[in-house]
Amino acid sequence: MVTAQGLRCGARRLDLSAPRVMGILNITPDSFSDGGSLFAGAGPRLDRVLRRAEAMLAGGAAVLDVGGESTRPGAAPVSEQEEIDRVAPVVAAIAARLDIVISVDTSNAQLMREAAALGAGLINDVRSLRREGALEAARDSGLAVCLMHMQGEPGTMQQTPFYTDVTVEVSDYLLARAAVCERAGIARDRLVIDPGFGFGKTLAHNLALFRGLRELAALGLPVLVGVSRKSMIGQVTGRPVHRRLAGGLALATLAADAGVSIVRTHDVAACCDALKMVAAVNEGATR
Ligand code: 9MG
Repeated sequence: MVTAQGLRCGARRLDLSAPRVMGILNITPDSFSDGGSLFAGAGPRLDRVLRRAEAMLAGGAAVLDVGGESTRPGAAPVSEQEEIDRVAPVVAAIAARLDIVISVDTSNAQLMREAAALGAGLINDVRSLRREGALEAARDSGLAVCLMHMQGEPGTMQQTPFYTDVTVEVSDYLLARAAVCERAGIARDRLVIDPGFGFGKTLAHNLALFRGLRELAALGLPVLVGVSRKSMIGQVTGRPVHRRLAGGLALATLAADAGVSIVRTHDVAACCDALKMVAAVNEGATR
């Protein structure tokens, strides 16, 4: 059972008694899904970022996920300092103005420390704290941590993904990373797990993993799912990246029904409506 007190995000608690929505803020020039509109020259366009963040909060987001490095295969790598220069001002600006949990999408230990000092509440690491110094930085931060599964590294992960049983292997990996975190001093009420849709997985792997979400949710840690505008939707529907909302909402609905706690999305208001409908139906079923 997911902890009744919710997720400990530094000084905040994120109530997970119903599925929550995490809005995506990409501070990169080359995002696959939003074309770099929040980025100019070498840094964030803070006016636009804040407008987008306010709209997401008004739309029902409980968390905003700020990222400064694209994980898309073929994306240009950025230095650790560049990533900090992109993300830190955004964390500071949002923390000063909005009452919301701020997540930082990073594997960079120094950014984890700086973001925690600036008011972030969650570390979303697609590498599950495997980079040097990340485990210690996350532990010291007191923030919540999202541990995501990825086979390989972003540049090459889609070349030859291979699994015997994708759900079992992903679950085993996430449980092993959670155990490493707990041994290092990151308590269970700070942990979220994420199967990492599209990260070193074929369409068949992604669909099998989706069918296994109920099993993953039964592991006892809150589960986060990110499928918004991803290629698995394009592969099934034939739609280009900006025409994948309906596919994304169908998956968000299925995920919530399977017991997922947080859905990561570009389309916050629509996703919140979908999740409210799931909650309304499921609440009725328990009365
Ligand atoms: C940064 N990022 C891109 N896709 C993601 C996903 O599916 N999950 C998480 N946690 N982060 C993601």
